[in-house]
Amino acid sequence: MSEIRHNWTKEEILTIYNKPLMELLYEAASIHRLHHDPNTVQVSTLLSIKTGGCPEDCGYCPQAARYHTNVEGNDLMSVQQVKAQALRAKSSGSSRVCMGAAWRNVKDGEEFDQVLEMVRTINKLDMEVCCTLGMITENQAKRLAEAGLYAYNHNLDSSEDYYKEVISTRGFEDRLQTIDNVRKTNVTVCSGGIIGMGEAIEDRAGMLVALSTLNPQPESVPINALVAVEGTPLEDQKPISIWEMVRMVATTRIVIPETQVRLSAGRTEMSREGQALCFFAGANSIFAGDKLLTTPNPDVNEDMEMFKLLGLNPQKPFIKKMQPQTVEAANSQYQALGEKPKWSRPEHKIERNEVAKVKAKAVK
Ligand code: SAM
Ligand code: DTB
Ligand code: SF4
Repeated sequence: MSEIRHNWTKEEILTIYNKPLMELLYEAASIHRLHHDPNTVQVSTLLSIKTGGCPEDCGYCPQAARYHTNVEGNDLMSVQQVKAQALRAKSSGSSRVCMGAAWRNVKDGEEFDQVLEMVRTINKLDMEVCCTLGMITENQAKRLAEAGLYAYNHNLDSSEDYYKEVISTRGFEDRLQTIDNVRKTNVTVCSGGIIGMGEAIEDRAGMLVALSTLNPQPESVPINALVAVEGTPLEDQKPISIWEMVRMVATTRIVIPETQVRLSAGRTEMSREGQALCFFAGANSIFAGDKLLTTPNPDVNEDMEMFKLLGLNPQKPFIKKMQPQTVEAANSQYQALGEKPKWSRPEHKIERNEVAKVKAKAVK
């Protein structure tokens, strides 16, 4: 196994990003094989459970109320609607459902209770459940954990410096605080960002410094290519080239070796050859389904054809290693219930949300 480092510098990361391409690919692919099965790719489905009308000013986002985009706002979905969509996602090969809400932060009350019920419902379908609901407190993170949440997505989005050019309504520090709140539970952390917002390569490296120096490092890192949406301040950004995506994926794989690197928004603009290079460079997760949250994504049948062509297999749910701190949080939940700690590293594979199951038993 290659060493996990939490002290990467911007200069070191820039040197990696700028290597001759063949060297970069060889290094990233070699590290990928030490930590992951190179023929397995996680397939997740996004579900926008509450769309549009968001009070924030994220310059890339079609769901911000202040920009005039074509997004039609919707109230929070019902649990039944979510269950039906999750079942569809499962039958088309997804092992994870990620529910997104256009909220600045979570407010305690009826709507949050409804989200907790959605988490419980998807958990019962033997799928990993992820949420991205904006900022959350430690207490809200604990309640999500108890409901059986597997992952929480909260992106850093860019470097600390460039972040200020794109978002003014909440700071980089607030994002780190939410990630910290999630880390106090057994929920895994999913955090990444966007490239193609006009940032310099130094900012991409800066974002990877911020992500790789988190201890533990996130269990998943989505790399999104900006989808430039009409009506948003970033509507005129030129699309990035595939080479930038390949370099970003490879560099992420090298500095955060155990994580699932997700080839996220922007795949409709990428050829199969381009995506194959990204998988070779260490991407091992995608969003499937013809819609991301509000923007288009490749058709799931086309993706499955691509998997067949490349000999890739969809990853089964609950098989990835947890970071040590997450294992500790899970075991302390067991102990609080008077049960023996069950999880250890590195050989333990995550079973389905055991803690939620034990809790349910304890309540009976
Ligand atoms: N409101 C919550 C938040 O901001 O944390 C959750 C939903 S938000 C849409 C989740 C992530 O989607 C953002 O952090 C951003 O990285 C990504 N995203 C949003 N719009 C995008 C776009 N136009 N292109 C690429 N990624 C985008
Ligand atoms: C992430 O990093 N990308 C996903 C997910 N996490 C929530 C969202 C992409 C959204 C792209 C724009 C849209 O469809 O609205
Ligand atoms: Fe709101 Fe999230 Fe969009 Fe920002 S990215 S405007 S917080 S939905």
